[in-house]
Amino acid sequence: MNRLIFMTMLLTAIQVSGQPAKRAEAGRPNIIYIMSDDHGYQAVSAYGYGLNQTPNIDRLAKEGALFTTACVTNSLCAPSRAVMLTGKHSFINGKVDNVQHFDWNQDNFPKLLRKAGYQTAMVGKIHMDGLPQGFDYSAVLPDQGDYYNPDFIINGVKQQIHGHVTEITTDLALKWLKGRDTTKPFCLLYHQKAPHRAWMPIERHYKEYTGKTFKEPATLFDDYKGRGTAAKTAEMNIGKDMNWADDDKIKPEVLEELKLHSLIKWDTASYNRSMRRMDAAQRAAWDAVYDPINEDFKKRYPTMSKEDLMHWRYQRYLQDYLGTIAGVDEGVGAVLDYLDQNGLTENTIVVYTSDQGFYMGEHGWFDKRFMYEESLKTPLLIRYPKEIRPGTKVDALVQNLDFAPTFLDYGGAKIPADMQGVSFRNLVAGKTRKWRDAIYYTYYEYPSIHMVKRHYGIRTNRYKLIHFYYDIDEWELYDLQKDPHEMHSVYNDPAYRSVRDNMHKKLEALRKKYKDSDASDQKYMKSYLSATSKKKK
Ligand code: SGN
Ligand code: CA
Repeated sequence: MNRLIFMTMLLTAIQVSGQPAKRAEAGRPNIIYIMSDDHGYQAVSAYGYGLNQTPNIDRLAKEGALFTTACVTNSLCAPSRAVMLTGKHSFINGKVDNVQHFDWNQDNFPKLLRKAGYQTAMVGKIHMDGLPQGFDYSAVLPDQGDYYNPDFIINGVKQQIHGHVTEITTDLALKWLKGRDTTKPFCLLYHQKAPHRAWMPIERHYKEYTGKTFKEPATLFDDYKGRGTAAKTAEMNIGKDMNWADDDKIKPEVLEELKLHSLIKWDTASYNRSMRRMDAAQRAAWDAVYDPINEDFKKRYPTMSKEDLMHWRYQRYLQDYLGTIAGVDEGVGAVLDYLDQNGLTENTIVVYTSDQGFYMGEHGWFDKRFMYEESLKTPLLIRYPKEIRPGTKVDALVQNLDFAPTFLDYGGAKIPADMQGVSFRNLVAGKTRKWRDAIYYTYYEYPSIHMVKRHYGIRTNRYKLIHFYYDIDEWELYDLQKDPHEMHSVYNDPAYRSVRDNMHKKLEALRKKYKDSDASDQKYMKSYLSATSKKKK
């Protein structure tokens, strides 16, 4: 058969089967990067904590890889996202905290993939000022965004959309996928706001989850004795620092009756603001479930001890937090179904991760920020049938710093020499076991909500060294093998003298390698203090 006739027949066959897209998609892989906000690995059932079920996210582990020790470089939302986009530590990309400006003009991996021929989109939470750069399409939440009837900024234009933010984000992602240019490979950043505080689930999920009871962590009543000042002065204790209205969903009038309202001033204002966003039907459905909880609390509160309150608040917290995760998991299911139904599964890399970890009662805490395990480590699951064997487990110390170079590697684009992360493509494919033996961490946002002191440090497979500074000067050292819950710093234990010396050397070497210094701390501290004092005025 002559070549021309063969090609014509082939083309006709492709068109008749209705799948011209397959030609482009047989080449470079597509990427769907799913990120949720504040989703602790303890709340992904594939990690084995037994708290909740996330069958769709778990599919990625079953059909691909699960990372047991994926760490962030700075456990806070916007800094984490800046690191993920740029492949550079916070002190290099400039977005060290949630307050200061992010410079979108710098290189990021979507820009580079786009230059290399990818079609790119960003949907959901990004938490940075300015129009996102690097995307053919963007539909993002302003700042933290709202759970009910949220505003979205779609290609720069703000509009309010009716419904629940988790479902809207999924719908926008699917709509973009369906309408995309199928002659190009695509990279979609699909970023949920949930399960960020104040944890407001979809109706069917709060109906289900408010009826559940969850196992408490062993350290719920931690007294912080074995650690330094920072753990003792942080304001993220479930019993002491949660908001009665916004977090526990106790109505302002009930708080008034119980004389609880005066504890936190902005609490009821924030709660009322969220409630006002609901329409009448949404509000009626909400009240039908939360009113009886209020009534029950009103009866019980007068006889509750401090301990009783802690037990109660822990359950209340987990019911809503895990309830919002049920919606995130359903969204992942809808996207995976779309890939299956459109023959895209084989050639699409799907990543599930969060912008950081989260405390779910460990050490009595909620929130994140600390370099201690639950906030340092984040869930990470990846499926790519062409290269990753089903059921792969990776223990290596990967970081969100590595996403940008990894995606560029998969996309066949050049990785800029100044990116500080490393592609983990060969690691997860089982082609190499060579990897870094320590990760570097920085945290800056202090003084601020939750009052977690500024710190930096390193973690190896076994040890962790942390330096808390600014208004204190304290070091902590943990032996994660002997003390996995980090209850006792061994920094001053003579038995750990050589480990301590070694860790100090490693820390200095990493600070040098990544180009961090006290001078850079000073610079960011100055601009942070000036930005926050301006805000207060
Ligand atoms: C809000 C939350 C905090 C949270 C920060 C940062 N309070 O201020 O609990 O630590 O966001 O979170 S809230 O009552 O207003 O929700 S981040 O994930 O965006 O960094
Ligand atoms: Ca976050």
